[in-house]
Amino acid sequence: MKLVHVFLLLLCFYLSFCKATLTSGTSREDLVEKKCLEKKYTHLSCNKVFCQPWQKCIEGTCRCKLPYQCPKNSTVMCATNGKSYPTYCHLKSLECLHPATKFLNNGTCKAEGKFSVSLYGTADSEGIVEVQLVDQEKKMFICGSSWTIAEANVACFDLGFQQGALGIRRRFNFPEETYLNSTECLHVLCRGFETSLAECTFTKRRAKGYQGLAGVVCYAQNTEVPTDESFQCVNGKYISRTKACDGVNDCGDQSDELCCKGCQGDSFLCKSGVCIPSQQKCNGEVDCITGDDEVDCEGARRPAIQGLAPVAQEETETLTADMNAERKRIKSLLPKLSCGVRNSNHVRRKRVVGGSLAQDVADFPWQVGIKEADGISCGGIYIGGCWVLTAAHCVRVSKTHRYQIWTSLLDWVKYNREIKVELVNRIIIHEKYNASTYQNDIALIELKGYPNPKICELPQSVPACVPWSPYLFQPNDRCIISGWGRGKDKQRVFSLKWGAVNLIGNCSKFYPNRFYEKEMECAGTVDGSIDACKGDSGGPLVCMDANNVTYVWGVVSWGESCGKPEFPGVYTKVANYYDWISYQVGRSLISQYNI
Ligand code: 4AZ
Repeated sequence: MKLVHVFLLLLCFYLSFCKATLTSGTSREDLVEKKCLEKKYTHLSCNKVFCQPWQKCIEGTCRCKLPYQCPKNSTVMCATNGKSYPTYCHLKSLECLHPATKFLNNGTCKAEGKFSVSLYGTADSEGIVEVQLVDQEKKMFICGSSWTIAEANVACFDLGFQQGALGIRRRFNFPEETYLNSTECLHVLCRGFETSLAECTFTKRRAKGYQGLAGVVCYAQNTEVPTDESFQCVNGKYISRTKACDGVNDCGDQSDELCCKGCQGDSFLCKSGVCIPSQQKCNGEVDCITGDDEVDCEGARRPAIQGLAPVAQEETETLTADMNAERKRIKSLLPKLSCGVRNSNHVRRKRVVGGSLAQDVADFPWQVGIKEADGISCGGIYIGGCWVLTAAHCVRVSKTHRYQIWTSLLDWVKYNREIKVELVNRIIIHEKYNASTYQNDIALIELKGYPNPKICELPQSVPACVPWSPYLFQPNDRCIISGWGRGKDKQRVFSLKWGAVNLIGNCSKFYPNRFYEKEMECAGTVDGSIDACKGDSGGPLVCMDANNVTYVWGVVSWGESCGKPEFPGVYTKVANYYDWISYQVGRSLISQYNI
């Protein structure tokens, strides 16, 4: 064996094409997840990042909201078309639909209002950046000290270079002919997603000592010839590989930060595989879709204005409004869906196959039982309104009127007073459910509602959140299963049982040719001691995010036997059906963000 290896290695050295494979094992390159890159995620991919408040997430993409969908109370903003709009959100949603109209200034439009960016120099795509702010009569340069790739990308977008900047230059001196009139420069701070520099915050600081001026090289098509060391952004731009997964949005479309196994430099890895700048950890705004950048923040709060560390003994004059603060304010005004949070601060008392008895219905407020003639035949999950999610193999449309949906149930022999029984109005089985392979084993039950049809009052129930992204939870995350299914040695169970299981990646190795990665999820314990079993089907596999919000990650579907470590339980992967569910029940019932 060893000899064969040595031989291959020598052969590889000999043939130059092998060289790339041999040198490619550097740690930097390993930060990028190759399979993920194929999905071409950008700042508009709501499987990976949150959309802007003037966008909504539809089928994994942030799309433009219509202006009327914006929150109303806020300040008037002026656009480049000379018209005023009721809020920043209204203006940005209009821009999203008609990109030629951009933000000009905070407040109503002024007669002479004009903002311009230009490059001082001889080439079209590079030079020193000059700006003329709306209420300033002369053009000014930008100080090199506040200039990063974020601002440079925005300047290039503004100048019509859709791929942003190739790089920044910070050592320019004042050009000689202007030197006599002006030694002042402006500081600018952008987030990097603005479409015009006018949206960034400009300040004037009395600078101590000379700092150089901001210059930029914008990325024109075919500027860069790709090499082994380059990373191709989704927008087509090539950047250095060393700049991927460092929390800095070098690409301009964030595609260099969305498929990461680790992060380098001063950045933080979201559980969803996204690198964000460390300044955004514990800054009071959730940036990771998994919420993990805003937990354990005690004593680690960062100043709200990122990047602008307070500089002592320096006069600062703010020249333009803080549109980032305005964006955050609008975000806080968006309607919020309530799901996945238990009514009171219950602590599950410790006292399925294996597992523990549920002591309090308030611990499982989304759990329902589907009752047929002779008992609870399956579980289900309440997701809000009159809707319950279950497995397709649990229900038949022809039996719609024979089912009862029991909520707040603990034990179906020893009844508790919170129990409420609902009848079924409609059953929707996934069109592509395959009863022999168990693909798309998912169904929705619409409750009748009593006393008013279609209005369901379930005071003890709380909907579990429906996951909108497959990146909310990962293999090895600990989740909870519950149900009235068979216990050890197939004995019947009358009381609700629950147990903790881990999500399992790579499940094809347990079920070759039977496991479908996109549609199914495996979960279990190393020794198999906790598992779902006959009768648990249709019931919940729920996971909690960094902020303890509960999501229905899986629906109990199938498995070879019960409680065997080599055959983990298989669940319908609910995140894959987010669009199907929202189509059936209505988007507003389950959209947590960007309705
Ligand atoms: C069933 O027959 C069943 N161990 C459900 C879950 C599992 C096995 C069987 C998973 O409904």
